[in-house]
Amino acid sequence: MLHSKLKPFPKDFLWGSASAAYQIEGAWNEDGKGISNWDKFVRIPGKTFKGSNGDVAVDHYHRMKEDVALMAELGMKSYRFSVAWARIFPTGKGIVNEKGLQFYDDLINELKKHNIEPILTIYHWDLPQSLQDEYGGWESRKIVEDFKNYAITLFKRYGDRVKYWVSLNEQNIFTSFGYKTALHPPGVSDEKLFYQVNHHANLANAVAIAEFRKYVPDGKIGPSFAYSPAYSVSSKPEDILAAENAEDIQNNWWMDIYAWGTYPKAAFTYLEEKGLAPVIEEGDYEILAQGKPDFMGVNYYKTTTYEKNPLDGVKEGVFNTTGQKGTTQSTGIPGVFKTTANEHLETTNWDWDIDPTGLRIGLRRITSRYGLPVLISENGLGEYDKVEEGDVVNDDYRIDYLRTHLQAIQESITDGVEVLGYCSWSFTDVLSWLNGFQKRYGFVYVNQHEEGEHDLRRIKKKSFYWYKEVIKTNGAKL
Ligand code: BGP
Repeated sequence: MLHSKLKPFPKDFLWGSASAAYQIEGAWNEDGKGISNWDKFVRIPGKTFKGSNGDVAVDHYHRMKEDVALMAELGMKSYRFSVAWARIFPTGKGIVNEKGLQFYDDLINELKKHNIEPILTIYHWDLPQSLQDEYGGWESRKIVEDFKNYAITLFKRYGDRVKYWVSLNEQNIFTSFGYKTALHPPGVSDEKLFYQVNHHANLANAVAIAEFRKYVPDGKIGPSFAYSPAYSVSSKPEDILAAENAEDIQNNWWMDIYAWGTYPKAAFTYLEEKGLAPVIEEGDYEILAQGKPDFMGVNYYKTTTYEKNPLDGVKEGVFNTTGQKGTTQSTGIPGVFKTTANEHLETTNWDWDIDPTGLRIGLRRITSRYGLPVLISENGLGEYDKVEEGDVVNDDYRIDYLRTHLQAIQESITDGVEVLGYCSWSFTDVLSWLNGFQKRYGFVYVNQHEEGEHDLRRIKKKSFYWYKEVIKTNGAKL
């Protein structure tokens, strides 16, 4: 639909930005914090870009007030952050660490003081290592109970002030990178186990949401899904079928469970035939049915284009973590789909397709299929930034990216999509899990790099001033 006039953004639209504990906090072993899976993984040579790690990250733990003051200066209405499980329960369960709880109390109070709505993510990938050591973390159903207790602890402590919650961040990424491509901890490559691990995460997500209703009845909660809508490379029916396969196995596999508590039929049948389907115990579907979210959190960066993949076709290829354009290789499932370049789209230096219309397509698909409101919980451009003389960062490319995506959101709103808010990724620059500090996303540059000691000073980029104006005009001036 081409609209001659766009609807305005809703009055109470949650303009914000997002972060994750491991990527910003640092203080990895302070104030009683336990060791997380990432604290351990980054120490294995060759796992991250130049061995970068979150020991210091951007030192948010010690500079929290300075960072929140910058958010207030920008005029942010919301801020999405995650809690480090190992700060609250150093060994994942048992005795609670009061100092850990206090840190997030202070952060929440500081945000409220500046009228910034906190959006709390319960789990953004940093699992207490003790749980991995004890029972394999997500590999065991025991995780469901421990995750539930951890979530309840947060609901009880922060539920009076925090009304927007994200349960699991990008379950599709942490399970597939952890257990399929082995790019994330625990670095395992075992497809059958991947589907089982993911099933446990589904149960944990549903149980936490069901508990949430008891403790924060006036709050809203949902998962954040890394949605990369599937395109077909051509109008050949076989390519379209490959794209349908991908939408089912790569996307609906998660979103159907979140929204309906069921797995998509064709994908499940295929996995059963291959002997890869998860073991589902009696009562699991009842548990899943109780975990209906209030919104679908969407982390959107790009679309993915697919084509037919023969039975002897490609599997996992190289994933670009170097920032050298054109190094990404095709990946796929033989007989199901494989990825391919989209000649109609520009890409970033990390080979991510830049596609604002893809966001609108994704939002429309969610609205039509599930009828749920959407919270854009991440969207942004990871690029090299250059500090020019006088501490100036002219990131016009980032402004272009964000502006065109916000336009697409406004078009979706005009289409009838209910969008609760928009959290760009990210507020300050952060540690990129695999790409160090060279791949930057923030409105605020942080003088931190993979190697050497740096002063970590904060520098407002050009995009900071642009976003400030966007928020001030409630999106009237993009
Ligand atoms: C999402 C994660 C974020 C963030 C972002 C950018 O998948 O939820 O934590 O890292 O992607 O990814 P990257 O840093 O790999 O470019």
